[in-house]
Amino acid sequence: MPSAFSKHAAVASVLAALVLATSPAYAEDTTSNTKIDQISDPLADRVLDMFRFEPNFVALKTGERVTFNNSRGQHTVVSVKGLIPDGVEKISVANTATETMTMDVPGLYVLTCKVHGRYGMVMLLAVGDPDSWKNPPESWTRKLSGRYDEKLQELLAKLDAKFPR
Ligand SMILES: [Cu+2]
Repeated sequence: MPSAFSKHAAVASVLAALVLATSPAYAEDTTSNTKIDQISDPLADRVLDMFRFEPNFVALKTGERVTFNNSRGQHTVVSVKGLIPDGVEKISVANTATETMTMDVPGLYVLTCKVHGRYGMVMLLAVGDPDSWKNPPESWTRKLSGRYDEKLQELLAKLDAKFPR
């Protein structure tokens, strides 16, 4: 049956493509990819840490990647308006076990969870060299409040420790 043969051939070519795609020469990717987990931990010592990104401060070179894990159930990843570089599309991740993004625009990104931001579930991504940042903290006009702000101040202290000004 010719049709059975051609179907077999089609399957074989798909398999060959898969093998090519997953062979080390093709799969190798030297671009750094930092994994960030979203954690619910009611036993944490501080309310501020019961819902958190881990790690919650990440410094990357421009063009490196981050992978967010566990944007399921109640956790989401959303950028805070006014606290990401101008012109960058809003970040919004939900309903997915894992989401990888390439950070091509240098600057500071404040990210939160729609549900748990008010408990202090906030993180800071610093992309690129401080000289290249599109939105250094001194340019921020947006203010946060409550536990949002409490966590953000901790993150800015980490930023200052990493990039003394
Ligand atoms: Cu959450």
